[in-house]
Amino acid sequence: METSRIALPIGTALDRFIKNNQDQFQYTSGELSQLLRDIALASKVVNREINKAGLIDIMGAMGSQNSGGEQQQKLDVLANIRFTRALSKGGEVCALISEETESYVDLNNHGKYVIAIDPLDGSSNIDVNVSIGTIFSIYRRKSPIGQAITDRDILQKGEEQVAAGYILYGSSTMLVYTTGHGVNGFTLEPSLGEYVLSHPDMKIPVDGKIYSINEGSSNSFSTSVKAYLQFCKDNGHTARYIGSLVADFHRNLLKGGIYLYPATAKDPNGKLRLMYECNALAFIAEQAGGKGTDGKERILKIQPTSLHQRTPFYVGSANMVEKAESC
Ligand code: AHM
Ligand code: MG
Repeated sequence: METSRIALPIGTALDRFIKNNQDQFQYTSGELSQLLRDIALASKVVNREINKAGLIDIMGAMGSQNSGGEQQQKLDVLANIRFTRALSKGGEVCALISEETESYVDLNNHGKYVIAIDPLDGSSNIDVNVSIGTIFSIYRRKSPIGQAITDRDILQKGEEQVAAGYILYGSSTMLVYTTGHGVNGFTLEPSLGEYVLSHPDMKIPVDGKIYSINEGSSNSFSTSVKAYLQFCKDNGHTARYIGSLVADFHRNLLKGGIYLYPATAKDPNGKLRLMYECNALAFIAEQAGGKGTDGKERILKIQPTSLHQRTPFYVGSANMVEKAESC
């Protein structure tokens, strides 16, 4: 049961914020709160490694491939290790789905939660000092605690997320997350090593002028995507594309805009992964008043059938996503 929520001021430390939110629910065990703390802690370690890239030998390719057959970067692998370690220690997580591993990692049969994570998204930007991110989704397991994990625990729809968030390693490092009661953003204060509330109750503008898409693939876009892009150009929109999903999404969340990754000849189902890239961002977008779809239906309604499933992705300001869909 939820009691009335007290708004905390800017500058509140993440730990206090999490504790305050937990106190507003009766019968909570605090495990979700602990998970969020574990993610925050791992992200600080990853942030430290990222900031050292260029000084020590952690840039460049690892020489191995991830679940999608893409080149793994050293920092991809390192971030995966950091998050897996942090999430396996507390015992709250029964299974971990990661972009970096082919099948899910079975952690603890007594854990209540399933996590899907892209430990370091935007790999192609690592070597060139451009913003990258971490994306995570948290689900409650469905099978009884203590039993073996089943597909029902793993392949849950996005609408079943109990929390989701991202960390943006940018000009400052930010953690943005939701537990289904709005979206809050925290900035890492580097000298204190603490995340502090900097963006309370984030709302995405209903309309915007920014469209973010890799137009290099436009020859193979559908006529409807081409029509929407023409609409953007005819209506004085502006193009911004970093090629780093978290960074593009975050900018559009603050300023109003749409991010599009449609089907292309190379990726007929789109490039992005439903379970650890799109679901979390669609949940955050909706919680902030925006939308996330695959062009036809809500991302959060899609029933996953495999761990690394891809989907076309349109996310951002409600009016812009609706306009793109109507094309
Ligand atoms: P990654 O998981 O291998 O890093 O790929 C995901 C990234 C997103 O961050 C970004 O939005 C997209 O791929 C860019 O793809 P493209 O280079 O085709 O525009
Ligand atoms: Mg990724």
